[in-house]
Amino acid sequence: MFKKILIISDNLFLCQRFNDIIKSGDFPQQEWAFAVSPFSDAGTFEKELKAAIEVYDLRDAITVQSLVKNYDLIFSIHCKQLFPAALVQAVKCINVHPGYNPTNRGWYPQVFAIIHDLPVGATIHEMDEQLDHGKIIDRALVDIKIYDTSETLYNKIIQKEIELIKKNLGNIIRNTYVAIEPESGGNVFLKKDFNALLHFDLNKKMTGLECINQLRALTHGDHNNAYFLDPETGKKVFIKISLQPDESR
Ligand code: 0FX
Repeated sequence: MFKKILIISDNLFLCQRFNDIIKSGDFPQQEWAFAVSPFSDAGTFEKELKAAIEVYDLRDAITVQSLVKNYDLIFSIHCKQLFPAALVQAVKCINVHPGYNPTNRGWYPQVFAIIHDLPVGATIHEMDEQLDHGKIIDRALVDIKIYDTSETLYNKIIQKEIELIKKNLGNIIRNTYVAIEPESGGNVFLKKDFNALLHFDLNKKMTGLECINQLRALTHGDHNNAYFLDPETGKKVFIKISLQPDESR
């Protein structure tokens, strides 16, 4: 049974849902702490979670040593830092990943699922030194529609992650889960692969499907992702797509 548990995250919404699950569960012996990366504003997390929030820079060896000393279980819930080998080898570290391992390891899984026509979902897994790698505790797919954008698909994945946390948290805390090895190395997509998708070449020949897929994979709320260059000024013109299935029949 794990008792001293740290949740390290850069995603406030998921921290709030995780906190709801802790509060509605039966964990009388556990001490829980939340922390963020140096990239996040700890003050916002403190205000919303009504708890003290530490900022941990996992590139710092002294910080890592103190985590090893103080915690026996660490969750990474969309933490934007790589967990170093010294941490994952010394403490049980569990990642909640917005992709279906090993198919969509790495950055923005739903974007690459749309581009490469891959299934996508959510995974809870033990962490090792490799990115989104390690034994799988649980995973589930989400349904992808041809009119999903990155944003609508991402929202389904987040809901699936919350379902998986609810379903598995008790067994993780009691260390009674059964984990399986990923079937293969799968696919790993990185931030640079995402950046390579952003420039929409006006002279490139594409099918209608390829064109719609590239645009819907890059349509996500207010983010200015896809762009083409204005031939007159050379300035970027950002593009988003709106997809609406006909519900009238
Ligand atoms: O918290 P998170 O949803 O998760 C991301 C990665 O997807 C995940 O693989 C990694 N393990 C985690 C540490 O970081 O990140 P976010 O809130 O920055 O982005 C959420 C979505 O927003 C992303 O899936 C795609 C979209 N987005 C985000 C940025 C910053 C864009 O479309 N463009 C952007 O510039």
